[in-house]
Amino acid sequence: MSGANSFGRSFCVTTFGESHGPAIGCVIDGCPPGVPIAPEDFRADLDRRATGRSRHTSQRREADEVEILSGVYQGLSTGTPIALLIRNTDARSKDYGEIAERFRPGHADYTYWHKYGIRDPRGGGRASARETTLRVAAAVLAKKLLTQRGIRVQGWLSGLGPYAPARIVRDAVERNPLFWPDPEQLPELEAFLDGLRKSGDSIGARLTVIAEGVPVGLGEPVYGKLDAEIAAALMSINAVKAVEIGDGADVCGQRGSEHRDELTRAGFLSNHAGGILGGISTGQAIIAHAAIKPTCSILVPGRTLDVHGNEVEIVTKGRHDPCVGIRAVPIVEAMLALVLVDHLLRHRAQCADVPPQQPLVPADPFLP
Ligand code: EPS
Repeated sequence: MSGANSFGRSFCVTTFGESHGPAIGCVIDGCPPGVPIAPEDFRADLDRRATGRSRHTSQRREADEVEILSGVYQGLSTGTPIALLIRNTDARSKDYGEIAERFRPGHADYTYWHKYGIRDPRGGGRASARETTLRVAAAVLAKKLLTQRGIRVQGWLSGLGPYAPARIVRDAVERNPLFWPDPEQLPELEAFLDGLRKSGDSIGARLTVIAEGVPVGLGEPVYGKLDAEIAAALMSINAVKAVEIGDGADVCGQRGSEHRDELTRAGFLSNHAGGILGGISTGQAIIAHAAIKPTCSILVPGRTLDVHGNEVEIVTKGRHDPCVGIRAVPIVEAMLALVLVDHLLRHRAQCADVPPQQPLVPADPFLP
């Protein structure tokens, strides 16, 4: 069983490091041998997640160069633990001098201090979104394994403050810095974000992530249900306050006749379930959503306490995200990919000798 800084059982990722420490890193234990991997393979997804790539994110500029320390020989994974290291190159810790003894309201500062009696306040320390870099790096391997099996994971922003996409154009998502699926709304959204940034405030967001081509049968009822582990994976991302699978909270108002996904020889007629029934994948697209709170490191002054119990005012300087949800798109993809690879390996270990069932329902053509 993994520890609190490790994730997954068969494909187990352990991350370490703080935002302003010398480096961050991870160890991936359980990666099958023979997966081709080179330092440049991490570039695309790390750039999608990185700060400083548009005016709408934190302006910290990290190199995010991955060093492969172990587990790879002549460009192939060897089956031994893969250690990845990324050195922090652009930390500016003096921004945190003034708030080292103050708690940012809405931030993990308060709970880390109470729990551990000590905290690294620089850039949020271990609670910083910087930690998610290695989740994305580890998932580059996971995505390779999924691609080999015809599984594709894609995420996008499906809400930004008061805005929701008017339509979903999936090809448009990677062509704009907001990962927004309706290109016609971009000018309005960018104007909204510019105004927000000037006001020193921040905003929440909603993300959607789907996986297509997932075989029927992944998931381990009852405590290792696929939806339960996806929910835990997404909820472990900084600032996530809610996770939904399929229709999510909308099921509260639905009738059974409306919610059920009817089966025909041509396929399922709908996908309200989000591709999971009884904690096991159905073969339909897996659909999950995550709600991300607005960053609490903002320039708008607020009331708080210091470590001595004095009431003080706080303003957080530094290079923060007006909407941290934007950069979370590759992170939700990473967490879904990690869960799926872990379950593919676990399923193979337990059920390799189960005779394959004749597929009753053709591959799901459903695209949201
Ligand atoms: C973060 C605060 C900012 C972000 C950082 C996450 O860091 P700093 O205070 O050092 O400017 O830039 O994000 C990253 C560096 C990253 O790679 O994601 C926070 O408090 O979560």
